[in-house]
Amino acid sequence: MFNKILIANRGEIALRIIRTCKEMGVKTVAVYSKADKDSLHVRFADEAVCIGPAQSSESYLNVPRIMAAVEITNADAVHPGYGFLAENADFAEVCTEYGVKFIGPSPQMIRQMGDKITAKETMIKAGVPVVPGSGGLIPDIEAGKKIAKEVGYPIILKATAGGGGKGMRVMWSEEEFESQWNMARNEAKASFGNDGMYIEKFIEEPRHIEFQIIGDQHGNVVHLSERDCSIQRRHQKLVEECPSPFMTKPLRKKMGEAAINAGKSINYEGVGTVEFLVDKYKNFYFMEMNTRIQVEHPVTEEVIDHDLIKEQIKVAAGDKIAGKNYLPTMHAIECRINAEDPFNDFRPSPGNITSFHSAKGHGVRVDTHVYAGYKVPPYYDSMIAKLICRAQTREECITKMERALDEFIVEGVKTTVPFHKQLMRNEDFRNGNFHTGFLAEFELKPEKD
Ligand code: MV4
Repeated sequence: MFNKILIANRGEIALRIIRTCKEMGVKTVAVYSKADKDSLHVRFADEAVCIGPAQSSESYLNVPRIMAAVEITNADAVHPGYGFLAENADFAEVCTEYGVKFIGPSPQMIRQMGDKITAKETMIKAGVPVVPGSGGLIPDIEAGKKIAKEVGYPIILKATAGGGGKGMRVMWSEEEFESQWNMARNEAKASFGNDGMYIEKFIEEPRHIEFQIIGDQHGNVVHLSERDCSIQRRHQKLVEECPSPFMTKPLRKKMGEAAINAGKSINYEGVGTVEFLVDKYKNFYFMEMNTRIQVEHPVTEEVIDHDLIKEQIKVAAGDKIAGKNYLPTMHAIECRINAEDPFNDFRPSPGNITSFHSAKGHGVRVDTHVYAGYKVPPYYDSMIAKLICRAQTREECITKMERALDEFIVEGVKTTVPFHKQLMRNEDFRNGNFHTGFLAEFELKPEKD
């Protein structure tokens, strides 16, 4: 096992990782920017190193500065968390060259899944269903129009370096092709420095259902059930749950096997997520694979009753996993509490948290790095807490969540709590009747005092 892990991240995930390290008897190093000096991850780590000013490029994204912190603290492993450098293959490579363990898959696995066309080709070889489409880079407009016609409109144009919705365009007819092609390519070039594009049939009203997998260094890969992440707004997830209300035993078996094959095909090591689109006929298609721990991992932890960060650290240290899949025995829902104003287009609302009362009680979990008196900096992601409820059934879980949201009081900044309260009361949500387009049509009612 590792002696000392440096956590190359901030916020709730840095704190989450420190907690598990403490329980495992592993020493911890926090790194922080000047904007985060009063953060709990700094307070609770065994050591803390300031790595630069607030701007991410000067701190949490700055590889030389993080490596300097590794050097002076003599850490023997780095946990990247999610976001920042978590899926940066070059960073994983620098760690390996430096002789510290990057807690995650190899640089090659990260690269292979980071390029979406390569990822798709890999999945086809592994027998994992993918959305029909161009099957490779589109050389130019004319070739693109030809392929789009063959695939059949509506189609979706995606950036091979993309993911999470950037550089993506839906087209309903050939008339739109040229203008949408140009816009998507420019966006991809500006965001990723890579304007390689591919085409897929557009799946209408899909669900986003992802499978948590874990692989060890000995070739074993198992799945830990699904998470339904269809409740999203502009590609930002707001609610995740397990089991998916859409899931059936035979579908879980088929999708779980596909997720395991996806992992085995690249000898996957670490925790990872295989994302699928699922249409209304329950056809499923590989969308992308995330080679990191995800924000929504507590949903899985609650339904299978295992610490995923602990399992992740154990496989990074070379431990073998038990060779069985994990099926949900309960229901869990996570609501992301962001410092945003849901009544004003979810505009970020940084600033001083003047009072903070967390929800508590049986089956209620809150993962957060904030407290009364904490100042939410404007430089980073606006998530300030994750509220996770667990109960025997989905209905009880929603009822518990409503109760927990009523107890959750944050003053000083606007939060997404009122949004979640209304969502939990929505009839379609309660009936499990939703897809990825649900929130685009969800109408928030003004709050009465
Ligand atoms: C799609 C799709 C429909 N058909 N691909 C959005 C983010 C990126 N991961 C892929 N995405 C989509 N790909 C085909 N062929 C619809 C989406 C999509 C979506 C997917 C998951 C969750 C929310 C979404 C919102 C809009 C579009």
